[in-house]
Amino acid sequence: MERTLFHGSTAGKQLLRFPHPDQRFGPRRRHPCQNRCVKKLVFIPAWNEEKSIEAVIADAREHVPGADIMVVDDGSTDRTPELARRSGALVASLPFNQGVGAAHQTAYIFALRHDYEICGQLDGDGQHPASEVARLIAAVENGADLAVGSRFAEDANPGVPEYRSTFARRLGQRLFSLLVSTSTRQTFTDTTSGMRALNVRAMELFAERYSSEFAEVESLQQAVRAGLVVEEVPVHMLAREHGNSFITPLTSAFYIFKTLIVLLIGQLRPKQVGQ
Ligand SMILES: Nc1nc2c(ncn2[C@@H]2O[C@H](COP(=O)(O)OP(=O)(O)OP(=O)(O)O)[C@@H](O)[C@H]2O)c(=O)[nH]1
Ligand SMILES: [Mg+2]
Repeated sequence: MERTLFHGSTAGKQLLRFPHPDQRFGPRRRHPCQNRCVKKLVFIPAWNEEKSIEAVIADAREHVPGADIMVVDDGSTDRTPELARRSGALVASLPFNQGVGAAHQTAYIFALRHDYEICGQLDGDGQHPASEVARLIAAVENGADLAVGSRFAEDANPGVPEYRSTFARRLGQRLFSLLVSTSTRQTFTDTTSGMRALNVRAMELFAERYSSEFAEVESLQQAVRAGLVVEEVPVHMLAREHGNSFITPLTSAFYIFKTLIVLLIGQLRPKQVGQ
């Protein structure tokens, strides 16, 4: 039985067909990376990141050798796609801005279509050192379906100044951690982290359904409820150097409220795989 299913972003909705989850999630596939080269994609969601995109691409190339690098340009109105192309990255340009979830989902769909086995992702604003993403990819090679970089996990930043954010965002982070950890019965300390690595099982899940707005938080709940192995890895992240944060105290508060509703609804959805 096959079905076409999408909700959330419009990325590739009309094009993909996936088998039913019961057929998809067969026995766990591990990566036999000892004896052959695993096909890897590192992708960078970017919306108007012309000041940092070239450095981010160079960093990814240096620290994840052998991986293809793709920038998902989320309807940028600056020179982001042009600079990314000039740096030798693959560039997928969305026709208009759709939110970071659509950019992620575009990359998952692309990766599946082109037989990538592992996908690493880092932000285009320079906050995510590619050396840390390489550690997440290693976690997936060692058996995790989804590895998430946590800037708040205990041993994340030995000798490095603690990652700082606004009060409202810290409050939101705490709340999301509490809710996601309770709903999944697994401890998560950084539910909004966009620094991740995934294998095919996780990409298939998210290619089918992925929220454009609540991408990071909801996807953790979704992955655990689908029976995937989700691992948090302590990482070091940097403060944004260029460009504007799109997040204000008011939008944070509204986002927290909306995310609570989304998590509650997620909790009511039937589990895809018995755990
Ligand atoms: N906010 C936002 N970011 C997008 C969008 N589309 C792609 N992105 C990219 O997604 C990544 C994460 O967005 P950020 O705004 O940096 O989110 P954040 O890291 O949680 O917030 P900051 O700490 O303020 O930087 C960046 O590389 C953006 O360029 C979008 O529609 N909105
Ligand atoms: Mg950022």
